[in-house]
Amino acid sequence: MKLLKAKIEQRISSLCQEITEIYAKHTQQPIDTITIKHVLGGMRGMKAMVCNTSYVDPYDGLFISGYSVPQFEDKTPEEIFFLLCTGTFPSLEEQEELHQELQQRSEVPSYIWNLLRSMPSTTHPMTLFSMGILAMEELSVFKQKYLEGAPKSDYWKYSLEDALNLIAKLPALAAGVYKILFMNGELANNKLNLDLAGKFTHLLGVNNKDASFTNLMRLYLVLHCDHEGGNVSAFTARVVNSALSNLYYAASAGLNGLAGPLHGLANQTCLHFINSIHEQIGLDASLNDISSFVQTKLDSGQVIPGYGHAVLRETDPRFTSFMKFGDTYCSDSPYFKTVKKLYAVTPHILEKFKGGKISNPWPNVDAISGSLLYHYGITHFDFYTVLFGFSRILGFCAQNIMARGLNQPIIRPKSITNEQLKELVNK
Ligand code: CMX
Repeated sequence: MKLLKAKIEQRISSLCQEITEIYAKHTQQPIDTITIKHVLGGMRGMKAMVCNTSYVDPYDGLFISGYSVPQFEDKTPEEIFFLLCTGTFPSLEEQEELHQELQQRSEVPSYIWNLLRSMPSTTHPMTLFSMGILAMEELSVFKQKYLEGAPKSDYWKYSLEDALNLIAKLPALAAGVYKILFMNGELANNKLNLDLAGKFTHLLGVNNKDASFTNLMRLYLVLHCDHEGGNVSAFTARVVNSALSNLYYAASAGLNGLAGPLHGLANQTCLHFINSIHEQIGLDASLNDISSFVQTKLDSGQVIPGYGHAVLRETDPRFTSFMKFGDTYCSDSPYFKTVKKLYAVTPHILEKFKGGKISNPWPNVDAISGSLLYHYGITHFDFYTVLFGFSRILGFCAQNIMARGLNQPIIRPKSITNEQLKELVNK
């Protein structure tokens, strides 16, 4: 992977130079004021780290190296991984090199399948996916080179090795989890010369003759790839990796955070929500019926899945991107139609709820993604977060390669006690 490595090296060198200059002159420059609200409020909104792979603007959403969602939504996951790592889109030659690298590294060791098959059939797909990645940890090149005493300046090269080995195996691992839990468990030929999305749909064996399904998977893997540094999954992966735990440990840990209902699992919860609407009101529920349904849920203390966000303050551009796809390919789907009806009524209800306490009444990506997957026959909702995780690992990998390249230190914020808080406020 000569070309990719050279581009990453260039980027690391230029970012290092910038950081060194800033650090030399401005170490004591304040960036933010840490208040009690930050400390008691999950540190939300507090600027406390640097992440160069992507940035989330509250109104315009995700940017990768300055490119907004409409500017990269037609790319492939491979191109996006290249962009996350290098800050530039790959040339055709660079794409081909990356494709060949991934193709050569795609075989999942057979003991992983034995491990996953030994688990109870009621195990959540995210558990199997995360376990499969954790159990491949023995393949870590980083771990081996660290033990051999590799110099710090080379760490990022071994993180890159681990990243490519891991990403290459994700189509087979994700499809294998689906087949073991929901189908006959037989795995298809993983050797076909296909891109990540094409290989995944081929191995999944659901609707794989329909090219628009592979296009949906391509879009899905692109849109969920990264969301700057502070979200639960990316931050977890980053903290774990900062102890020089290798990428397999870090990715598995990040996925375990993604599996929470306030984060990635919301896409699964959204489909349950839509199903309840269909069961309790019917497929042709009116806007009034849906409004009452949403209001009742809120009044009973439940959250409306897929709405709200810790950073965004507008409709998530990833939602809009999926909406365009849905309008083109899934306009007859009752699930997609209900998503649209929810979008028509929910923000107005959330805006007024609890005196406007909800910071963002608009939908995030999870409000729509599952309805499109359902349309294409992936009807096991529990599986949806695995696909989110598959994509998000691209971001974990890029962030961790950069962290090692920039020689970022172990992450270790300081905590304080209630006693110390009281002393502070009583001063
Ligand atoms: N439905 C009902 N109440 C909501 C809400 C929603 N969709 N979104 C926020 N609120 C509530 C919060 O629970 C909070 O109430 P309390 O003060 O009583 O605890 C209040 O509004 C203020 O919260 P906030 O500042 O607007 O939002 P947070 O930063 O605390 O939380 C998030 C953000 C995403 C956890 C929250 O909006 C939520 O729970 N949304 C639904 C779940 C979801 O879609 N998660 C996926 C997010 C995207 C992702 O990470 O994948």
